[in-house]
Parts: sequence; C-alpha cells; structure tokens
Amino acid sequence: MSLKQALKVKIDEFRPRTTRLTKEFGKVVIDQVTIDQAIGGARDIRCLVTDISYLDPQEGIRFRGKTIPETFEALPKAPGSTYPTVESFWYFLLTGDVPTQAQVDEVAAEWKTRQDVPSYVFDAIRGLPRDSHPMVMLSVGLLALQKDSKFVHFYNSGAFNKGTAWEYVYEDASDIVARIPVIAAFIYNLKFRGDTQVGIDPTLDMGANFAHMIGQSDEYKDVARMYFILHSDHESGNVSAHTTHLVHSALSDPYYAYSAGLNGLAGPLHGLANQEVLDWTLKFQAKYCKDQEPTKELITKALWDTLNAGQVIPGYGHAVLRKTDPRYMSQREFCLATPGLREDPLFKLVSMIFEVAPGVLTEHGKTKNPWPNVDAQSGVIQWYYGVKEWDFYTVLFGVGRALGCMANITWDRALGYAIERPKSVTTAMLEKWAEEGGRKLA
Ligand code: NMX
Ligand code: MLT
Repeated sequence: MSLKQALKVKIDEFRPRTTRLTKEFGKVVIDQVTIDQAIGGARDIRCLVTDISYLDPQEGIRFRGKTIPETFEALPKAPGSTYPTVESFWYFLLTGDVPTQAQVDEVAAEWKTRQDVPSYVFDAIRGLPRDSHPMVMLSVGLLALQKDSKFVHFYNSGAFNKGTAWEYVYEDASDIVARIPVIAAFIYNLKFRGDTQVGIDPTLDMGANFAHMIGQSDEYKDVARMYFILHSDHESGNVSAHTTHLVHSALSDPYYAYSAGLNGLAGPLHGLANQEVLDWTLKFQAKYCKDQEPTKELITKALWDTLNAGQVIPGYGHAVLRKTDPRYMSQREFCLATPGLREDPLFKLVSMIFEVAPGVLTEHGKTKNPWPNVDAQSGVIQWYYGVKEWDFYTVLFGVGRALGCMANITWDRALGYAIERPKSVTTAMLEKWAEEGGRKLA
C-alpha cells in the first residue's frame, strides 16, 4: 500500500471523530480569553487543533506521541547511520505509523520522481540581487513553483469537492518536501559557492543528497537528517506553522501557504534567531576573546550589555516551553558524541553560555523561560562542518519545517477545517469590559 493509500485509510477512520466533536460537542468550552492574551499575542489560548505533534511546556515536543529520542529510536535508519531518513519521518508524521523499510523505500522512490525543479524557478532566484537574503530566495523560489500546483488545477477543474481536496494538497505537499532541499542547495551554491551547481544523486536519501548537493562530507549527511527532523514541527501555533495553516485555510494552495510560512520563519524572534545566535557568539569572540579565553565573567558581562541595550538574548526563551528545549539537548548530545566537535572552541563557548545565560535572564526578570531553545545550538554544528554562512541557517530550518507544515495542511484539508477568522474587538470595548469586570457572555 502506498503512503497516499495508507493516509486515505487513516483519514477515513479519523474523520468521524472530528465530525462527532463538532456536531455533538461543538459548544463545550475549552478555554477563555483574557485582555492580556488578546493584546499579548494570543498566548496559550487553546484554539488550534493538530495531531501531528504536541508541545508540553515541561517535556517539549512529541511527534505523533513520541519524544525526540523515541522517534529517532523507532524509525528505520538511513544506510550505515544511527539516524532515520527524512523519508521515514515524513511517513510517520503523516500517518502516525512507524513505516517498514519497504514503505520508506517507496517514499524515497516517489520523492525522486517529484524532485525535478523547473529552470524558471532557478531563473527567478537568479533574477534577484545576489545580496538578497537566502530566505527571500527560498520564498520566491517556492512561490515561483505555484503555477504547477495540483490543488489549484483541481480547484479550477470544475470537479472540486471537499471530500477529495486533501489528495491534491497531499500531491503539492509531497512535491514541496521533495523539491525544497533542491532549491535550498541551489541557493547555497549560488550565493556561497560561486554558482557551482551540483546535480541530484538519485541513489541518495534526502538528507544525504542535500549534503552531496552543497558539497559536504559524508559526516554531514547525519547532520542534515537530524537537522531537518528536529526542525520539522512544533505543534501548530508557532508563527511558521500557524501562518501556513491560516493562508491555506482560505484555500490558497500549499505553495502560497508555505511561502508565507517561510516569511514568518524569517523573523528574528522565530527562525532567524539561529543566525542571530551565531552573529552574537562570533561578535562576542571578536570583542572579548582576541587575547584571552572566554570566561563566565566575560560572558555574563556581554549578556548584560545585550540586555541593557534593550535587545533579546537570541536562542533563549520560548512562548510555550518552560525548560531547556529537547531539540537543544538532542543537538548538544550530537556534539558531545562527535570527536572534534566536542572539543571545538565555538561549541565550548556555546556550552559556557548555556551555563551562564539562564542565571542572567532569571536575574533580569523579564522572560518566563530563561532556558535555551533549538536555535541556541544549531548554528555551531553547521559552522563546525564548514557551513559558515550563517544567513543560510534559517533556510535549513525552512527545509525541515516544510515537513511539519505540509503534513499539517494535508490533514487540515482532510478534516475540512474552516477558513480561519478570529473576531477583533476595539480598545474602547476592552476598556468597557475591564470596568465591568469582564464581558457579559450570553
Ligand atoms: N532575552 C531577553 N529578553 C527576553 C528574552 C530573551 N531571550 N525572551 C523573552 N524576553 C523578554 C520579552 O522580550 C518580554 O519583554 P517585554 O515584557 O519587555 O516585552 C518578556 O521577556 C516576556 O517575554 P516571554 O513571555 O518570556 O516570551 P514571549 O513568549 O513573548 O516570546 C520569544 C518568546 C521566543 C520570542 C522570546 O523568548 C525571545 O525573543 N527570545 C529570543 C529570540 C529567540 O531565540 N527566538 C527563537 C524562538 C525559537 N524559534 O526558533 O522560533
Ligand atoms: C518553533 O520551532 O516553531 C519555535 O520553537 C517557536 C515556537 O514553537 O513557537
């Protein structure tokens, strides 16, 4: 049974659960909204639904019910590796089932047939100023593919219906996850390797092929696999996933939706924080460590300088998490287990920041979570393997995040989620309800 057929079985089984909840229990209250939530970024309001992943503030992310170590353990591994292929993870995210090796091989073979990127996409990227940010190039490249959207063709065919619409989202989603690493590698080679382009190796899995296309070593294959899986999904309220969901809820196709999601990922409070971390760390080295080793005292001073200048410490804090991000720990464990990397001066510096920053942020007293997030650790690994152009790091995040966003909108369409349209109120209304002690609910 192909992945699409397996998914159809899952969807057919699942749909009655959503229908029953809306029909029989639609008026059951699951949350309330306060003024600070309305003004403060809708924090913690339970008003989105996804079964792809769940983020617990203490434990961190679970993909389809599994923690990161459980996910890595359960999935079939890439040849000669202790890490799973991205293809096996895609099967798992979509269906919730751990695939067999034969099922993984089928997905890998299918992705090969979807991987070709038309030359007009590369032309569109080449047409941009060469000093455009790589995230602009990725977003433009993805959007340029939109004319091939199978969902749009279905919508315009006259045969559109809600029951099978998800199948066309699935087709676009699969094309996007297969093609986005190829676009990302093109951008890297265009901007940072003198436009030395490398063709797809059809014998390699997605992570290994990405390493091959950007001219990386064998060791980097696992870095790519780990990186794309770790960055894939963080339930559906984060900016990139939520934007993708919102845009797709208007029945904009997956290309429009994920291009928009990428634009959200490019914000410094979201995915761009990974490049900000490297920038901060290297500036610290250049300023304080020319003639001396980094010390906790020097780091403490630099952190306070940043905070006193009114800036955030990149890579620290989180809107949901209240502990160290397990994605941080997973990457840290990779570093500690890798000879060379564990002795690397930049990794040691990042580790020392980890020892100091939570205390400084706690003393500073503003953030609800002084612990590091995924971005505090990811750049140092890329840097060690020679991917030193840190404005590319958010593109790597975007390649991984495509998996979660595409799995989510495939299920959004399967379950017929409505166009998203929360209700606005005015400041005067808030003031009135504040005086009255709350809005009178019917
Ligand atoms: N350094 C300094 N101040 C911080 C930090 C930080 N790392 N994190 C939060 N704060 C401040 C925040 O700016 C806010 O200040 P104010 O009251 O003046 O507006 C206050 O603490 C309360 O914020 P929180 O409720 O703790 O955090 P919030 O949910 O609003 O924001 C982040 C979450 C992740 C945007 C925030 O922690 C942050 O800006 N972190 C640094 C940037 C970063 O690492 N982003 C990547 C997140 C992960 N990702 O990949 O998307
Ligand atoms: C993410 O992976 O999207 C970030 O950790 C931000 C979030 O979850 O809000």
